[in-house]
Amino acid sequence: QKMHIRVFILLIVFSINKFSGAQNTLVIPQPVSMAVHKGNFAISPTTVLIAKDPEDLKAAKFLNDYLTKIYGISLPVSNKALKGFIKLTTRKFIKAPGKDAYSLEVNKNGVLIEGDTYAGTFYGIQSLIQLLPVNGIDKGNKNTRSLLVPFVTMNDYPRYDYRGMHLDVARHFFPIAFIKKYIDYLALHKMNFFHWHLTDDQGWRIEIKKYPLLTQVGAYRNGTIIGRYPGIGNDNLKYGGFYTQDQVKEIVQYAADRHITVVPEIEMPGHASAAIAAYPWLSCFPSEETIIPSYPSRLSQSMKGKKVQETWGVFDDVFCAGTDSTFKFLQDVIDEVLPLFPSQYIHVGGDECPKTNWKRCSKCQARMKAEGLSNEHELQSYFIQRMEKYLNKKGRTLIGWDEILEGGLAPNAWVMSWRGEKGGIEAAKQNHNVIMTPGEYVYFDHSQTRNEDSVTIGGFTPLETVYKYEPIPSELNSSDSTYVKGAQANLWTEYIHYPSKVEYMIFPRMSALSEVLWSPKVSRSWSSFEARLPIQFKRYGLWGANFSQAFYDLDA
Ligand code: TNX
Repeated sequence: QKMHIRVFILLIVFSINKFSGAQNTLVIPQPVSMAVHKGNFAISPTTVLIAKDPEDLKAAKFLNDYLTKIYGISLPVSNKALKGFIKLTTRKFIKAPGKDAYSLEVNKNGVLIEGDTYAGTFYGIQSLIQLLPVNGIDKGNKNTRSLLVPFVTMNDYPRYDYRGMHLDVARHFFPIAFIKKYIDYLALHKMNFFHWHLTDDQGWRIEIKKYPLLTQVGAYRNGTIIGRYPGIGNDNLKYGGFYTQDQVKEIVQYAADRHITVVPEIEMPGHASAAIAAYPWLSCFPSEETIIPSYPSRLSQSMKGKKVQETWGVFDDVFCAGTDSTFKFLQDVIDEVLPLFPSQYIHVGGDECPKTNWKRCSKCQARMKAEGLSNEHELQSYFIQRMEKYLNKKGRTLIGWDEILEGGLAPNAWVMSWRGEKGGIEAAKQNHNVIMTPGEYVYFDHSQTRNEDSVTIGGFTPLETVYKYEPIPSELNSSDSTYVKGAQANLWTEYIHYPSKVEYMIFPRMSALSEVLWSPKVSRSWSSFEARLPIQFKRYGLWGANFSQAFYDLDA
């Protein structure tokens, strides 16, 4: 039944294409408006790429790099056009329909992209890329090679301001070259925030000059693979890696050139084992060994003392909330982090912090008494609020996972709602900005099929579920819903060891998410998306990216 519907839709799409003479009009994410006209413009090696403004020149370079890598042609960049051209201009629209709007016109003279902002112009380039052929690329003489682009008139702008992807580089480490590739994938999907999860129990991945042991000790663990139990699943190899501050700067610039903001996450007060392994005094109990509460009998010899964790889970040994030296340390870390990341938003984690150690720590109890706090949740809230004050003083905004609601929200904090939408709804009602990342819709570490070949974590979140996600919960009235700034997919990497598996987990779900975040709600249609998917799979192929075909298994 479903198969028939798909064939039918494909036939319609195919005949529309034939009728218009177009090569490819199947754009993801679906633009706000797009009219396809009869005819094609041929981009050839003599087509002139026209851009003047330095920012537009960066967008032109992105296009040229893409054309070179995928099609083997590179266009001359110039100021004046003789015959065909691709022209980029950014200028304030008289009446922009939305933030970062652009228009794209392809006709017999060439391609004209106009952005209301530099980002808008860059998004116009991404749409042009989507119109390029995915089939029958002439690999012959590069001087005769030409890429047919259908005549179109497009007017477009995003639905949400925050369109994000997260990557956990703590559970497994990914090299700089792949981080750049990941950022390119975001750019190609018109996404604009990269949430870089840099610290966790299993690794500290950012160089902090004042505390060299964070990376000398904290960036390495015993075992490539994170098992469920210590000593099981690891291979006794020293595993790890970290990014130097120079590399971080390089990544932040690379992202900025693609209109992507990098939001760093420095986890606190929980998920702190790697930092504690480096500096045991950050724990309430510096001389106690790392304890895995559920499986104490399975503690291997290698887990004695303070260790970078070899298993996944939630660990009791967290940053001590009772000593000022903890806060001094975290502020010193922030002092080195801020100059690297121009982002307005700094993520401090806040999730999954067991209160076990704070309950038996006399300094924590003394702090609670002195501050008039009645339970450990309020102590966590004190912790986050103290960090928020520090960040606000430096002109930045704190983001935390939804646990930061417990014990009282820090006054200016943004909330990332991951345990469903509840926390996000609550925060929006308290007039706090929210990024939706509910596990059941946008956790890309979940499996995409019930017959998954590889190990995954957390459940079953197929493509259609992602596509049907609506970031504005029905529980919010229209004024509270303005606090929902967008959504983000999270990719935790406990079971993701290699870049190819990252690609396998994000594709095609990220393409679905890009449409959730970009396209108007009214134009979102699963059957239309399904019909555009085979072309998207070909694009992944052109990019050399791995992807999951689980979507087809589900239908069979
Ligand atoms: C919960 S989501 C976590 C992560 C894990 C993830 C596994 C969140 C804020 N915390 O530390 O990697 O579950 O799915």
